[in-house]
Amino acid sequence: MSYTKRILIETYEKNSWQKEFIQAATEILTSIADFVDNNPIYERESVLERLVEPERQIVFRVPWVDDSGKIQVNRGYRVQYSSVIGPYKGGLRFHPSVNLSVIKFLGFEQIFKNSLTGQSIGGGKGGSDFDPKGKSDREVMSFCNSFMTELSFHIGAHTDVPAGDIGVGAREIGFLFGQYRRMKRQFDGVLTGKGIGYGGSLGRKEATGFGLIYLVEEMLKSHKNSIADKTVIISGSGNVAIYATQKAIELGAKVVALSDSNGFIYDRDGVDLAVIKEIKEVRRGRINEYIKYKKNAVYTEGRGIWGVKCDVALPCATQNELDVNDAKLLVKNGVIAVGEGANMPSTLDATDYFIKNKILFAPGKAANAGGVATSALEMAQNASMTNWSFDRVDAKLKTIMQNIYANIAQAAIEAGKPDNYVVGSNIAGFKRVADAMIAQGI
Ligand code: NDP
Ligand code: 2IT
Repeated sequence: MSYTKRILIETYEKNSWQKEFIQAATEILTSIADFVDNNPIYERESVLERLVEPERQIVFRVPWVDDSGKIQVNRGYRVQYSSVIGPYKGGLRFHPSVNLSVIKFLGFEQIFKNSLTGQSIGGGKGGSDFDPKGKSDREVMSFCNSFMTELSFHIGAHTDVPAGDIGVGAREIGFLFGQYRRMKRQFDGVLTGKGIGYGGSLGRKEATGFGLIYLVEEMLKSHKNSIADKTVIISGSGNVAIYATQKAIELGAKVVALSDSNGFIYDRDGVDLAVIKEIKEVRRGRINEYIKYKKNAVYTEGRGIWGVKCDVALPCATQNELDVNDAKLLVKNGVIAVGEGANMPSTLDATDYFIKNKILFAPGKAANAGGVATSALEMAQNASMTNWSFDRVDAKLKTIMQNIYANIAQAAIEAGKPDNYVVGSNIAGFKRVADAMIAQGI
């Protein structure tokens, strides 16, 4: 039995209930199998055994008081996966679906994603099953203060630097940062995605969505194509989806559909981003409100967005939101490129289907790396007590995404699988981390 297969089986046995983590481990280990088997040093050094096991997993109680005065209890997590190429770095997710499996899959992905950026950032992820939806600002603050009271003992500007993810945006980062500062009596760049007035970086808010479009454009360009004049559909309507929409429109595409967990809108004229921002960023409303503003738009309840005909599809909501039937529908309707703004939005079968059908497929760990890459730029600004202009940050982001594309495309060619960016990303991400592990010993 091959080394990778043996480690995968051991990983299944040890973590049998963790289906999202097992899915992420299966995708990565399967796609690097030939590379690992051709380089026996990785087996000699037990690199895979070490890599699949997080360096540290922290699970904690988060008690907080709701507006009626009642004490509520949630569960908090921080998985510090790998610090071999830099301090642990990765977001915090607040969503009722959060459990250890979800945080481990995200942390595992983050190791390879952060490696692809070329920066000095290790892999980590955290969060809670707390649901900010429908909560007052006061309740969110009560929760964030309690969450950070415990988390503050485990993080630090050179140890572990969390950021946002689903359910964690500027408001939550503000409350979390305030509590860290009070607990430690230190003003540190310990979180990224901070407000611009207190250490945040211009361009971080836009970075994941913009970076996704930069990478997709690079992929299209290398196939003598471009996103200009293309019809695009984007799932979700949160941070990543909104700024992917903005940059796609700027580059001349028409974005005709967006969604949230209740349903999706279709606007044949192209969505009006100012309306979306008003509903989602200002009022924290639902996507169905869009049809009140735009009479030509249609709202459909449910997860049918992948049935909308398009040239480019960008899943930007959550894991496993696009299955093999959705993939078949997209291919039947003529999709040419798929770029994952979310983490692991496509199931393993859906990914295989895209690749077999020669669809240009940019996997999340490459395509959405612009967010964390710009977080590292925020860390650099904090460390040097400087603030860069929006244009400077954006230009660096664009270069980073172009380099990521060049590297994953090259790794795919070297693996004998040109245009397979899943294989390219996983090998390129793995190699840097694995070689650093060997160099540093145990
Ligand atoms: P937000 O919380 O801003 O938005 C999330 C969006 O996805 C919302 O529209 C939400 O709808 C929808 N969504 C969330 N959970 C589900 C679900 N279970 N089913 C259907 N829809 C769902 O998060 P982000 O935009 O920051 O994150 C989106 C994705 O991008 C995630 O996978 C995240 O891990 C990934 N990502 C984020 C980065 C960042 O910098 N923020 C960086 C790299 C990746 P609703 O409001 O109805 O819940
Ligand atoms: O999944 C991700 O890369 C993020 N949520 C961003 C992490 C970060 O540290 O900016």
